[in-house]
Amino acid sequence: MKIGLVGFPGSGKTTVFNALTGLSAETGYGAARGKTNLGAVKVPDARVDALAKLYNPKKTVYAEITFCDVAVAPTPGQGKGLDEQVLRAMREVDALCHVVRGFANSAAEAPQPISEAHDFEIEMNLSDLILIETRLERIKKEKAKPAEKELLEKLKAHLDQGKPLRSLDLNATDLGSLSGYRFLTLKPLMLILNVPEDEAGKPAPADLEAYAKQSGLGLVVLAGTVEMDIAQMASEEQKEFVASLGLDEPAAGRFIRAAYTLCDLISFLTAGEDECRAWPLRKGSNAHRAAGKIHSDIERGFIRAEVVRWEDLVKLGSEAKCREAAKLRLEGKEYTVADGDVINFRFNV
Ligand SMILES: Nc1nc2c(ncn2[C@@H]2O[C@H](COP(=O)(O)OP(=O)(O)OP(=O)(O)O)[C@@H](O)[C@H]2O)c(=O)[nH]1
Ligand SMILES: [Mg+2]
Repeated sequence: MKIGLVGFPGSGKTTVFNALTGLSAETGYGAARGKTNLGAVKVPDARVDALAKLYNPKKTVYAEITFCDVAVAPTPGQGKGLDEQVLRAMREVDALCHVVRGFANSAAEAPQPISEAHDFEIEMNLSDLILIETRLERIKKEKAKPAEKELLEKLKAHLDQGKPLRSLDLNATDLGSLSGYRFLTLKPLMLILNVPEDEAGKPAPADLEAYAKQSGLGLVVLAGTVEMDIAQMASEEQKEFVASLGLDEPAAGRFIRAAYTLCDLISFLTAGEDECRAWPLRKGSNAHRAAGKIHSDIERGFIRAEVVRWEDLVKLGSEAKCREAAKLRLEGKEYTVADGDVINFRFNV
């Protein structure tokens, strides 16, 4: 699962990227021009930690997502559209996190988060419109594909009203036939307000909160430069520093989990003395699909899933105790897996 950090120049994309990944990509205006940074990140998960405490396993494995610091986009108001390279990089990711500048930059320009968020949305909207118009022209010439033409015209009308495609009600068939376009405004989007140090831990400004709510977007506030320092610290030092800021954990952790949810992912868990592990799974998937995430043999030979809630397992202390307390369920292939289910698959080899 790849998540793009996108936004206007100097909004702090690379700073946030470093904060999330613990890497040290070069920051500063234009540092990354033409260069895309990629970094895998473990999704912090207190449930995995609790299970690992119980089993003391040889290996503890967290779910992972990849962040992609997409190269430079144009200045707000410039109106030239996003450059081709940026667009290509943005189309390749599964979800978009728009990094919005919340600090006064080196030119002492005050942050204007709402107009920045809005301008970026317009850029993405235009880019999708251009794609549709080009395609429509071709179809009209060929005088073929009436169904596709009708669908694209519906999308165009929606975009023309300044609305993103993700707010349009599309069925699975439509979505399937559109997947090749990789429309930007169809991708899950969240806002990340990058604030200065002295605003670390404070809530988002009310007006931006209202904008995000009205647009149906998630919003996370993060002090990029502080979080970047935190990400570089050794774990003990990190704990002390985070506590001194009055936080439970680095904001990066909260953000990573939000990004994970944004991609429509949940985690099911496996637990034992060998390994305690979180497995990413598309929300709404069944047990058969989950089995296939672990191994195709388990999917093929699937007999049943033994499911227990992680809270019950941690509270009662063992699978046997859960069985005694009737907290262990036997589920078939079609069972819809829930976030935080601990599953033991029975299968034929
Ligand atoms: N004061 C302050 N400065 C920041 C913050 N975040 C980033 N900066 C500075 O702003 C400048 C741009 O940050 P980058 O992270 O390189 O921004 P970017 O979006 O990657 O920039 P481009 O890749 O050029 O588009 C750098 O000099 C950062 O140190 C912040 O939260 N507070
Ligand atoms: Mg950068």
